[in-house]
Amino acid sequence: FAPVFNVAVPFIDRHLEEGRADKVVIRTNRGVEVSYAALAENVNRCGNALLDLGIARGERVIMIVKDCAEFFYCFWGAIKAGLIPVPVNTLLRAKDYAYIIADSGCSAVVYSPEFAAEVETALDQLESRPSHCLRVEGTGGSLQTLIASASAELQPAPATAEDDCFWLYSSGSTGNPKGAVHRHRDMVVTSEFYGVRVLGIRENDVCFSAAKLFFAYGLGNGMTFPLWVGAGTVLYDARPTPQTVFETIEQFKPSLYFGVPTLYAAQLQALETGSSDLSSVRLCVSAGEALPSDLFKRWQQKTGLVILDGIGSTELLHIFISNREDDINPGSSGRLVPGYEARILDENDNPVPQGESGRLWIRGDSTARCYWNNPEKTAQTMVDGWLDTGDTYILDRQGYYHYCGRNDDMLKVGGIWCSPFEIEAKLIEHPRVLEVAVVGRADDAGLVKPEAHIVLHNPDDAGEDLETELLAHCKSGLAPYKYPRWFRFVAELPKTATGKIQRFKLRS
Ligand code: 3SK
Repeated sequence: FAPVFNVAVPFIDRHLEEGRADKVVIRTNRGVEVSYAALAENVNRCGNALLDLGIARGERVIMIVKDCAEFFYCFWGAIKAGLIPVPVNTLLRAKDYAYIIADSGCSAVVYSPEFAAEVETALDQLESRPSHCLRVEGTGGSLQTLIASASAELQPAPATAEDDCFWLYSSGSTGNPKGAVHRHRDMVVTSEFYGVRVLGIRENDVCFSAAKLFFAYGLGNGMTFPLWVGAGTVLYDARPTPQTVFETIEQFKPSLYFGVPTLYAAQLQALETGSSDLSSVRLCVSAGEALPSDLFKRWQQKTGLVILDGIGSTELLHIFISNREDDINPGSSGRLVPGYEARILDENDNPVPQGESGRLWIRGDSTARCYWNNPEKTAQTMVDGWLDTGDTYILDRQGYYHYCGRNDDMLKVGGIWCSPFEIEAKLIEHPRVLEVAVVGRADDAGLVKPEAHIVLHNPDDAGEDLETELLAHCKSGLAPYKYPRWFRFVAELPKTATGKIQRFKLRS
C-alpha cells in the first residue's frame, strides 16, 4: 500500500484512468443505470454534501439504506471525504436503531424512506439526536437534493491503509451489537484474496447478490468485488423471493449469483413447478449458514450449476474458508482462502489433533481493528492478529473444514445472526408465558430456525390460538426474521442443579 492511501481512489477513481468512464457499473430494478464516470462524480458530490453539513473527519455516518445507487454514493463519498460510513441492517426495529445510533456517537443518520417509521421512532427515543437526520429521497433536504447541488470536485482525504475506514455492526448472543471497525486496506484484501483468487472475478462479470449491501457478505458481493475489477453489479431494492430473484437473473443476466441456503432451498422448491433461465450464471455462491450437501446436489441436478459454499464473518469482512469451482467438497466449508491462517483450539487453547473439533481462530489482513467502545470484547475476540470466530470446526485429513456449530447459542437464520435470548426476552413479556427457552432446529431442508419451548402460567391455555397470538407478539417487536417457526408447550424446562437451562437437551 502507498504511504498515503484513500481506498476510494482504487475502487472508484481508478476506473476513469483505466478507460471505463462510460461503462455501466450499476443497474437497478428501478431502471437506474450508472456509469463509472457518473459513479465517481456522484461520490464526489455526496462527499462534499456531507462535508458541507459540517461533518468532520473521522465522524460517523449511519446508513440505513436499501440497495440503490445512493448506497454507493454515500458509502464511498464518506470514505473519500475522510468520514466513516456505517451501513446498518435495514430489517431492524426502532430499539435496535436507537442503540446503534447512540453507541456510534454518529453525526448523521441517512435512511431510505421505506425505513422511516422505525428510524424516526428510534430518533424520538434518543436523549440527544445526531446533528443530521436525512432521508435518501424526497423533497426538502434529502440526500439526493444535497448531492445534486454539491460540488463535483473532491480531493481524497489523506489516509493510510491502516486508518479506520468504515464500520459494520455485528450481533452478539447476549448484549448489544458491536461496531467492528474496518480499515482502508480491508476491502482490498477481501476483493483480491476471495474475489479474484477464489471466484476468479473479472471485468466482464456482472454480480447479483440477493444478500443486501448492509451485510458484510452483500457488501463484497454486490459492491467491492465488482468495483475492484471494473465489473458490473445489479441491485434489487426489496426483499428477495424466489420469483423476484429468478426475474432479476432473467432480466439482467448476471454471471455471478450470491445467495444464502434458505433462499436456494426456496428457489429449488419454486423450480419444482416452474422454470427459469439461469444460463447467464457461471457460478453460484452461498454463505451466511452452512449449505447442506443435499441442497448443493439438488441445485446442481436441477440447474447444472455448482454452488461455492464458504464461511465468512463481519469481523473478517468476507469469506475466509471456501470451496473452489474445481475443488468442491459438498457439505464442507471448503479450504482456507489464500491470505488467511487457521487454528483449531481446545478449551485450553491448545491445537486439537487433525480430525477433532475445536474452536476456530483465523488470522488475516482484513480483520477489524477492534470493536468500537468495547475494549473487553475486543481483547477476548481479537488476540495478536487472530480472531476467535465463535464457531466449532473440524479440519479433515484432506484439508477441508467442516462446520460443527456455534460455541455460543447464536443462530444463523436465513444467513442473519439471531440471538435466542432476544426472542426469549420478547416472549417472556407475554402475560401467559412463565418460562421460555429458544433453540435452533433444522427444518426439512436441514436449515436452522428458532424453536420456542414454553412453560405457561396455565397449561390449559396451550393451543393454536395462543400460538397465533405469540407469533403476532414476536413479530410486533422483533426484526422480521427473528420469530419462532415452532412453539412447543412443555410442563417444565430441563435445568442443571444450579438452574441453568440445558439447551442441548432441548436441541436433541
Ligand atoms: O456469514 C457469513 O458466512 C459471512 C460471509 C461473508 C461475509 C460476512 C459473513 C458474515
